[in-house]
Amino acid sequence: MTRAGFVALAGRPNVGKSTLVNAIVGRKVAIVSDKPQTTRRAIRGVATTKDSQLVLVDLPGVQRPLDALTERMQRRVERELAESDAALFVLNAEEGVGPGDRWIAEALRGPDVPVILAVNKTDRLNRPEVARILQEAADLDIADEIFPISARNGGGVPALVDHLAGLLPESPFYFPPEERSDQPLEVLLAELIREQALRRTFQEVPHAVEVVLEEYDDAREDLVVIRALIWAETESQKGILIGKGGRMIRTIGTAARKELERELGRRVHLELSVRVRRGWRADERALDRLGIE
Ligand SMILES: Nc1nc2c(ncn2[C@@H]2O[C@H](COP(=O)(O)OP(=O)(O)OP(=O)(O)O)[C@@H](O)[C@H]2O)c(=O)[nH]1
Ligand SMILES: [Mg+2]
Repeated sequence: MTRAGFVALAGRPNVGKSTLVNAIVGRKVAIVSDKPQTTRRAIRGVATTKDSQLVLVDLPGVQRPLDALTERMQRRVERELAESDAALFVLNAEEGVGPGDRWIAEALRGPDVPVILAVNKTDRLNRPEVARILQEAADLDIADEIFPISARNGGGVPALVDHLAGLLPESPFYFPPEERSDQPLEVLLAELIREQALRRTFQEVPHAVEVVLEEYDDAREDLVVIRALIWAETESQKGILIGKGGRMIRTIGTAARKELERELGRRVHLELSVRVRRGWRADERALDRLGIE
């Protein structure tokens, strides 16, 4: 009999949840950035071995809801946690345990699921510093097991994965073994473009950016034509995204095209344009259409 089940990731924004999901799945299913609140949708990353299937539910970082977008993200986190076989609570070793982490720990006492703690970014610390943060993590008194890891270089990740796989109930697989994510291709491609926009923008702009695929044409054998729209909330953000003489949008486009070509294994012709959608983050209908639920 095989084992299979769902492990939901909880943690403050920017602690490295998506990086960890990608590391375990073995390819990029979730985009990553140095800006908080990168992940907006719950994404399932699937890691299958001969006898087990670990489905990791990457979730938005837990935070105080500010608008309809972050409120939805928060509700989704609570729903997913309650429905999982285990919760993987990720801490940022570099920052230590803070009030936000304590708040999450309290929330995790609610649902009846085992909690595993991963202390991430240990590559940034020396041994005594790691020992100190592991003690702080233990003092939260929430987890059955604590693993020091580096999602970036893979340190400690295999031991964590073995432990998680051992927690899964006996069950047939939920996904075909070769599947790595539940995300529709158009969403993944739009996200890869958003990742490049996030890398190059600051302050409010990354939070205001959303990317929507308008055309995906693979009729030609040697070339995929993709047209995408970058949303911004104000004219000034639009100006930043386009840049002087269109320099910024060209830079984003070139970098995004390379990512799309890597993902699709084919040449890509990418056309990007920027449009102002005032207040989309507060617009429930827009969020529905974006599939953020
Ligand atoms: N040094 C170091 N950096 C890491 C590690 N894991 C993630 N990071 C960096 O931390 C930043 C945030 O990573 P993400 O994976 O996007 O974090 P997240 O928890 O998914 O963030 P949200 O989606 O906003 O909740 C990125 O710049 C990553 O490259 C790690 O093990 N070591
Ligand atoms: Mg994320």
